[in-house]
Amino acid sequence: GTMLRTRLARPGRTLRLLDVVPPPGGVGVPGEDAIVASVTDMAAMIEASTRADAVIHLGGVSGEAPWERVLETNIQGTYTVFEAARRAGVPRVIFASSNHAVGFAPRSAFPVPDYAFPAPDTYYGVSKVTGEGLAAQYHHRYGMDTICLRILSCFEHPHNVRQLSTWLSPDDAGRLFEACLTADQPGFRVAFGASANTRGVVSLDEARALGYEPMDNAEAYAAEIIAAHGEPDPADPVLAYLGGEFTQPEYDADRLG
Ligand code: 15L
Repeated sequence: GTMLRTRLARPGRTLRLLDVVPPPGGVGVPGEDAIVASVTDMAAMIEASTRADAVIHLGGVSGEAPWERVLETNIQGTYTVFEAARRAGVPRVIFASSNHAVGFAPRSAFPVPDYAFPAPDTYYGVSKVTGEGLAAQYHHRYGMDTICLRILSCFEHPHNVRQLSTWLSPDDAGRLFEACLTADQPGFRVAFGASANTRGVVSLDEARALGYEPMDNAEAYAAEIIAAHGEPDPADPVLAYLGGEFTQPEYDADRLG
């Protein structure tokens, strides 16, 4: 959200930010409203959604967590976002899904196709599949435009060998969300969110069909990453599946605590 804040700013557009804490840099920035509330609070979400043209839902736990926490924040929170948007009459919701909805897609399936059947690698991944199900329902039942972005690794820079394949640069993230905001009558879509990485592991066809034109490529960091971490090892279990470390036995809610 912080990365998108500057990249989605446009003359004449108001960004209404919502988080459980005040935004970094504070409130009162021209072109912004800021609301401190939880995505699990239906009344606050309806009020926040009122008169919005679109909702971008990025709120939740961003990695594995105990089931109860995933259920409350990610699953109940995502239901609340969609339902509040419906009650407030918002025509479009863009949901930050994740590659972890299909984290157990094996290397033999690379590049993973758009709309690949769910293969969540964690409870977190299950929450993203649930969000995609809600997006489908709110489109088919209520006619809302709903776009699910199966985001890969959105960081300032790639940090490891896997991210040479999975990086989504902040600027490309801005371009992708802007495409989702402005695509004409998109209906229900599920697209991957990654930069134009030479070592890419997912289809970008559906994202491009929405109007996304990626400009960045993690390969610009390859020499630096390989010098620090070594050449990618095809036998490395972290590289066996799309979800990387999330698929590994030690990345487990019970062990993570
Ligand atoms: C995600 O969905 C996480 O939110 C993020 O922290 C990264 O771990 C990313 O996936 C990834 O797969 O690199």
